[in-house]
Amino acid sequence: MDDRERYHFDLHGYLHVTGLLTQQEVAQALSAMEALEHRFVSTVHDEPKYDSLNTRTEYHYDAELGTSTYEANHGGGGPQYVVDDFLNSDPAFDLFVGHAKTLEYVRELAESPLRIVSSELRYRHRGNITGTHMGGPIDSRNRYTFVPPNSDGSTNRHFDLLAVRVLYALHDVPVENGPLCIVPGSHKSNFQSPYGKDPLQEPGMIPLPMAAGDALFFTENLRHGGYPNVMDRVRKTVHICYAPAWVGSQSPAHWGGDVFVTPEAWARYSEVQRSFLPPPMPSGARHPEQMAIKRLTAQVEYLREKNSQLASALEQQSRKRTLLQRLLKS
Ligand SMILES: O=C(O)CCC(=O)C(=O)O
Repeated sequence: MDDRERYHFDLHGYLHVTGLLTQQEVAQALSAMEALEHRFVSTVHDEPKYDSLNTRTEYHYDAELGTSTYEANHGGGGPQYVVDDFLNSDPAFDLFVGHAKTLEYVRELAESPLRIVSSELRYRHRGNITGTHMGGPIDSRNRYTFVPPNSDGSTNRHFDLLAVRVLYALHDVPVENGPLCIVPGSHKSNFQSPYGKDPLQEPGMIPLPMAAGDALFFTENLRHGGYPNVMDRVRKTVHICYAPAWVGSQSPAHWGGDVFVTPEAWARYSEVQRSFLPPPMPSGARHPEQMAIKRLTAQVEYLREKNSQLASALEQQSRKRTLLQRLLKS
């Protein structure tokens, strides 16, 4: 990152890097993404399915490819297919695991050792929008954090993000094709946006058109969404999220846990690539039933916690009432 890039990222919450991928990398990834498209779209509502841990998202799990796919429609009309853990599905995607040029940026934005905490393919059809989300005051996991220099002015790294999003364009994405859109500076806002989920209703929202091979780096704290795709061409992009190694998955498919890596994908990776991912789980642990059990266990834990909070609030109330009754009597 040079001084201009650093300044831009801090000020706006994102950075657009042109030509980060080579033409060969773009062609390789796009061809795999296109070859798998029909399979993802035609099976998305098939069994086996599971619900995400923290949202109501319903995933189809493809055991052979090691992917979890859901269909999203945020009110724009056309569908969007999001394929989680796509890195498993084709060796053509191995290039994204520890991509050297990408890491030059990510290393400055987050603490090493780094891990991939979510990987998605997004197919966005005509009419589709991605509802606007994030921005403003937010949980600490997604909060934008700047590292002030030491008293002598020295510094190792200027940023301390717990989620660095990287979005790669595999073909040109003009404004009409529904690029990522963002509200510059919203990562520092102290108020929630009052403009709802439709990107077109937010005055500060700007689309970020891209050329094939470009990458966008952004803090998850930035208010963002997907501009409407008004072209017949499906918008195809790759989304990877990097985080310090101790941060859990940032995807609803395995929120807070580990991303899925198949033994086949693991066998293909170099030692360096493996350092960005957890080792493969036994196949039973990846089964949707296991995911459903995990979700229910998390819910039970949540309800137990709520229950104990309510019980202590009740106890406090009852203590106050007893005190009041005593005071009234005396
Ligand atoms: O590209 C889009 O349409 C939205 C992407 C997004 O929300 C994300 O990468 O977090």
